[in-house]
Amino acid sequence: MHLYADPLSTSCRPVLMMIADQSLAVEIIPVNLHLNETAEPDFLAINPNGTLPVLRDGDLVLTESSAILKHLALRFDLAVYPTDPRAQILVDEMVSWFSTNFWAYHCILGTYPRMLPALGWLNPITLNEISMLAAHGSARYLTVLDRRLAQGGPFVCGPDLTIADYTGIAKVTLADYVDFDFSPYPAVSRWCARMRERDGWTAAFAGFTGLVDAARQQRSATVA
Ligand SMILES: N[C@@H](CCC(=O)N[C@@H](CS)C(=O)NCC(=O)O)C(=O)O
Repeated sequence: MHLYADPLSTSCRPVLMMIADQSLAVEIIPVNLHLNETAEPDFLAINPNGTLPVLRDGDLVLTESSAILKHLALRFDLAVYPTDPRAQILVDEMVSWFSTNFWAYHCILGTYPRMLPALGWLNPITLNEISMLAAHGSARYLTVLDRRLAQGGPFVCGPDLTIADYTGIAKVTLADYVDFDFSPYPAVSRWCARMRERDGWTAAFAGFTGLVDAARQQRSATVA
């Protein structure tokens, strides 16, 4: 089984973290997003979307991180994706929750415009307006997540770690790149700390943490 991935991709980190955390026998094939390797014909022949991650399991090719997480969990018989229908649909719900409205506000609008060089053409007024919209959405959904974790944690779907935690942690912590203030959300902060202590964190997040540190240094050098 092969996973095409780049740890600097927010869609790859959940899968990379689960593979490391659960010691899964999956071979990682590095694909470099910054070198635009996903746009090369050989890669497009595997995934016409030109996106990562991609999982190849025999003749099965999966190009969505949520489907990859579910497939791996079922294939390796992991408790992180329950087979009981009611428990499973509740996990599916939270994977979708992180991947739809939350992702749009917190990641696409809130972080990427200030992170991705490809969006450098946005002018300061547009950036400011996008930031205001993002802040509104992040606050709305982080408030819901915080209450959920405080009342029913310690993990997103209750007492046990699930694929919703792997999906969510990458999306929530993407905003570390812009030094997002998580202090109004103490249960979310505790959950992030809990996920950072897991074995799979370093394997999946070391590259991204390096990017965050570099961005902080650049900001403090600009201010000084
Ligand atoms: N919904 C997809 C999103 C995949 C995606 O957008 N991946 C990004 C990296 S986070 C990518 O490969 N972008 C390359 C490009 O758009 O050219 C998933 O969750 O797997």
